[in-house]
Amino acid sequence: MQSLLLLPVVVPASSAARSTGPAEAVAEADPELPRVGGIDISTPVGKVWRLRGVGDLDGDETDDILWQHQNGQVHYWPMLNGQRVDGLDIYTPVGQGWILRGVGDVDGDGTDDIVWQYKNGQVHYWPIRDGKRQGGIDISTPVGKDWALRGVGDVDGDGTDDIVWQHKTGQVHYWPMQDGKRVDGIDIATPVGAEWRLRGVGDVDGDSTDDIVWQHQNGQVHYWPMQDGKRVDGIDIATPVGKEWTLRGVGDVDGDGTDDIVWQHQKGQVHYWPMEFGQR
Ligand SMILES: [Ca+2]
Ligand SMILES: [Ca+2]
Ligand SMILES: [Ca+2]
Ligand SMILES: [Ca+2]
Repeated sequence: MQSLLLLPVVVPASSAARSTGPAEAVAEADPELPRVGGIDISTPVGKVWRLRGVGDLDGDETDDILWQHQNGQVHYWPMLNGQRVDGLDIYTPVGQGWILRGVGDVDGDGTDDIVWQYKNGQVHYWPIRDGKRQGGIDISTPVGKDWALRGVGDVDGDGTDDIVWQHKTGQVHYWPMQDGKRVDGIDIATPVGAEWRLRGVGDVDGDSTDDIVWQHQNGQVHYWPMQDGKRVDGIDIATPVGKEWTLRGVGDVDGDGTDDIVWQHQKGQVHYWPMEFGQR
C-alpha cells in the first residue's frame, strides 16, 4: 500500500472529551482547552496542513477527513467510530491555481469524490475509489468570480451529491449532478446577508437529504433542512462558538448515519459535534 503517515500519530480514544451539554459548553469555554460538548479527534495538526473537507473517500460508509499540505499534497484520515485510524496520501502534489473546494459523491457511484476549482473558474473532480484517485474530469464551463463554490452535498435527495454555490449578493444556488455532470442550476431560497457564512453541506438531521449549514458572525451555527432542493426551515444548533474554532466541514465521522459537524481549533486540534436529529 502506498500509504504515508505524514501527520501526528493517533492518540488513544481515552483522550476523547465526551460531551456534557450545550449550556455548560458556553460557561466553560476556554480557548486553551478543547471545547466541551464534543469529541476531540487525534492531536493538533500543524499549520502546514489545511482541513479541506469531510467525506467517505475509501467507501466504507464512514466519512473521512481530507487535508491538503501547503505543498499541495492531498491526504486523508480514514475514520472509524469518530476516531482517526490512519493517514494516507492521495495521488501527488497539485499545481498552484487549483483550490480544493469540497468532497462529495458527484458521480453517484457510492464513494465521495474530490471537487476542485481552478483559478479561471473551471470546476473539476477526481473520481475516487478505495481512497485512490481514478482520474480527473471537468464539470461544465468556468464560472465567474461572482460565484463561490461553498459545498458539495445531496440537497435534492436523489442520491447523488450536488454542487452548492453562493453569489456575492448572497443568493444560494445548486447544480444538481448526475453521473458527474451538471444537469441544471437552481436557486435556493432568497439571498442571505453577509453576516452569515455558508460553512458546509451535510445531513445533520438524518432524514437522508443533505442540509445547508451556516455560521453567523456571532458564532451561532444554524442549518437549513432541505427537501427536494428546497429550504424547508432554519434551525439554530447549540450556542454560539468562539472565534478560536473554525467550522471546517460536515460529515458522518462516527458512522452512525447522521452527518456531524467538524471543527478545528486555532491551535490545530480537530474536534466534532456528533449530531442527532439536527441537534448537537
Ligand atoms: Ca470512510
Ligand atoms: Ca442530488
Ligand atoms: Ca437532512
Ligand atoms: Ca454521525
